[in-house]
Amino acid sequence: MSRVLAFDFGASTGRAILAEYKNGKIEYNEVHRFDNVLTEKDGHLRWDFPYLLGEVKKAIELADNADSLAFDTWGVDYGLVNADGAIADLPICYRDGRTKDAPQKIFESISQTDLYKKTGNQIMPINTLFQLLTEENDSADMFLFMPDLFAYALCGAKTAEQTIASTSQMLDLKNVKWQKDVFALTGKSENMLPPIVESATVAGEYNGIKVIKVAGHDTQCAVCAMPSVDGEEPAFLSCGTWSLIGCECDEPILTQKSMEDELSNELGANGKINYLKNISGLWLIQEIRRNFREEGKDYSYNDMEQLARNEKPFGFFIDPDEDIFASPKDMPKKIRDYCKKTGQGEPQSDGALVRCIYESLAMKYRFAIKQIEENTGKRFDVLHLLGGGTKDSFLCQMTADSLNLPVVAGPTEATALGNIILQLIALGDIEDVNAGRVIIKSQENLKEYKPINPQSFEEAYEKFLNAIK
Ligand code: LFR
Repeated sequence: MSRVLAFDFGASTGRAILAEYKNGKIEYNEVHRFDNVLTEKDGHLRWDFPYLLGEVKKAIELADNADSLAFDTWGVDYGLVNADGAIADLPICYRDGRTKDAPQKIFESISQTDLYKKTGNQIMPINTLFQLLTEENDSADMFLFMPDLFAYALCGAKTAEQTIASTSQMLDLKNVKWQKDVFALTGKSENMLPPIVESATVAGEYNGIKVIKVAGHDTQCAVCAMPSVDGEEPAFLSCGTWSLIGCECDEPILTQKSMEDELSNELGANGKINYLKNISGLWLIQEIRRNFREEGKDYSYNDMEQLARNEKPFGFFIDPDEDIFASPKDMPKKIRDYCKKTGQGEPQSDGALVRCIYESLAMKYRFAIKQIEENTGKRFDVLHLLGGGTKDSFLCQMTADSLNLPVVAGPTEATALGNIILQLIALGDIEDVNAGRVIIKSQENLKEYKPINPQSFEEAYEKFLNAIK
C-alpha cells in the first residue's frame, strides 16, 4: 500500500490530494486547499511563490507520512534561480502583458514556419520562449518551470520534466531535447537550460518523502487519467480555466496547415504526442462572475447557468480566444463591444452574456475538432471530457450537441488522478499509464451525454464562423 500526495495548482487555487492505493483501488481525498492569488509587484502580475510554498509545507504536515509527493501546474511559467541557489523574484504570470509583441520580435530572426517545425507548439505569446525574450533579470543562473520550482524548493533537483518542458516552444519533441538555437534567440546563456528528465521519475527527497516528477503539466496529468478503453477513437477535452481539446498521436504533426490551424503538439507522460488546441475555457465564466460580483450581483455558477438557460439560443457569438478576453477585468463590456463590432448587436441581460460564452465555447470546440480530424485523418467516436468542467452539465450537453459525438464526462479529478497514477508508476505499484486508465475507468463515476439536438448547432455554425472572422 502506498500513500501519495498530489499537489495540483490551478490559476486560482492550489490543492493537496492524499491518495492510498490498495487492493487495486485508489482512494483519495483533499487534505488542503488554498487560494492562488496573483499579486502585482514592480509593474508585473506575479505568483506569490513563498506563500504557496508555505501552504505546500502545511499540506505535507496534514498528510502525515506520505511515501511520495509531486506537483503539477499550468504550463509555460517559470521562476529564476540564482547562482547561490536562492529563488530570485516572484515568478511572473503568463497573463502579464509583457509578451504581447514578443512573437513579432522573434519572427525577425526565425520564420513562423521554422519555429513551428522545430518546436511544434501553437504559437502563443504566453509561451516560455517569449517570456524569456522579455525577461528583465539577466543575472539568474537557471530557469525552472513552476512544478519543477516547487520540487527544487523541497529537494534541490534542478531539472525540467519533459511534459512541462514541451509547453515552452523550445523543445525538439522528437528527440526530447532543447532546441538550443531557438533558445539562443532569447539572448540568454545556454547554461540556464535545466536538464530534461522523463515523467514518473524520482527527483529526490524531502523529510524522508520521495519527491517525484510526474507530468508537471496539469493538462498531461489529466490526459493520463482519460478513462479510454481499447477499440475507441477518442478525443479529449481537458476542461477547466482553459479548454484543451485534442487527441493522442504517435508522431508530432509539424505541417504548414497544422501551424496555420494553430494546433499544438505537446509531450504526454506516456511518450505520446498530445495534438491539441488551447482554447480559453471556464476562465471566461469565472471572470464574468467576478465582474458581476463587483457590480453587486452575487450569482453562484448555478444561478448563472439558470440565467443562460432562460435565454434564446445562438443570439451572440464571440471568439473566446480573442486577445482582449485573456486579460482580467471588464468581461461584460468586452463581450458587448465584440458583438457590436462584429455586427451582432449587443447582448443586454446577464443571462445573454453568459449564454454567449457557453455557446461560443461549444462552437469553438466544434471548430477545433474539425481541424484536428483534418490534420490527423482520424474520425473520433467519443469525446472524454476531463476535469472541473464535468460538473457543468449545461456545457457537457452543449459539447455533445455541437460535436455531434457522445461525451463521457469524468473524472472530475482527472488532473489529480493523473498525478497520483504517475507517482504510483514511479513507486512501482502500477505498471504504466494504460494500467492506470483501467483502474480509473473501473472506479470513477462517469456520465455519458448523448447528442440530443446536433442539428441546431449545425445550423448556427455559419453564424459563429462569421462572428469570429
Ligand atoms: C491549463 C494549461 C494549458 C496551458 C495554460 C497556460 O491549465 O496548463 O495547457 O496552455 O494552462 O499555461
